[in-house]
Amino acid sequence: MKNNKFCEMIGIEYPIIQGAMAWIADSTLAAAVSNAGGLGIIATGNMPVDLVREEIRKAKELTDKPFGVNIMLLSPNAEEVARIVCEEKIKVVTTGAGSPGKYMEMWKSHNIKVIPVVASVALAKRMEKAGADAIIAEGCESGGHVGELTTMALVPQVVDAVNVPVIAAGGIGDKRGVAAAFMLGAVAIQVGTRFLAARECNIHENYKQKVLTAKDIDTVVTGRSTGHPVRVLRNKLTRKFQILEKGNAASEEFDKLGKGALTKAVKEGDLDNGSFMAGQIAGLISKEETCKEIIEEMFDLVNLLEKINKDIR
Ligand code: TUI
Repeated sequence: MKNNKFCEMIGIEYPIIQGAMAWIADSTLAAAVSNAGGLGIIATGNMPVDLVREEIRKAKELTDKPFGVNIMLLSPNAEEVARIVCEEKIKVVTTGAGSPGKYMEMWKSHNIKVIPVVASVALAKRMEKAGADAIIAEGCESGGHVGELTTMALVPQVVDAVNVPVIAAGGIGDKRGVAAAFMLGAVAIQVGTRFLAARECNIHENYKQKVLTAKDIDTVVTGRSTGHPVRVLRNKLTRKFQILEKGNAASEEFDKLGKGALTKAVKEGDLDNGSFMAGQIAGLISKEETCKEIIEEMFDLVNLLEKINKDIR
């Protein structure tokens, strides 16, 4: 997209980042998004470091377009992955679930564009001061680890608080969401949940079907009381979590129940015991498509913008 600050900064065609979904966003999905003109992201989550390097190298084979790597800061491997992205000459790093302050200097000295995900104005300001090139403002409509504010409330407040470009995330699932994000002052969007239904997304068929058949109210946030709030699709596991939370159970009990639950969902399609992370917009997503089809639909904005223009005159 000509004249788009974010596209220019990264060297991509469409101002869209694919959300970093742990155990899901692998080299196949990231390369498919990048080949379609967006910015694909390899999510490193809690991945072992050898696998991280392998996935990065696979993505380099699959695309010659820019792609990025996400570092989940709660991971015990975060420090090592932070060094690997430098060694592998990755161009863009996004971060989640914490403050990447201590790595900023190293990344900047390797000419990496650093784009932290934030859920508050305070962290956005801190990240700008520390040298972030852009900020992803993620509302609590998102799947996975979430903050408190909605996208609608968070994005314009972050836009007003920083001078770097702001990317909106959370609850964006089609071109209407894209238009709304731009109206809030974002220059780009990050999309996770819709890419769960991408043909190139290698999740278990049960996971994909759970997203495709989800209704508007089918996600819940578990773990608010333990300090690890995570939005997932309801199932037997979320009901067990809710019972533990009501009973103020010890954090070890949560850990026991949650251990391996994401891989149970992604790899085994275990409908009862898996943690099926997805955003509130899952209810809108009803068909499997290629990444190229998804991105082209989301930026087919001309008719929509004309209609908005007419409606407000
Ligand atoms: O990171 C995410 N979403 C995620 S990470 C993830 S893996 C995981 N699995 C199990 C339990 C926990 C995580 C699944 N989904 N989104 C980005 C995001 N970051 N949203 C909110 C934040 C955030 C929250 C607090 C960023 C910083 C922060 O505090 C930083 C500080 O030190 O002030």
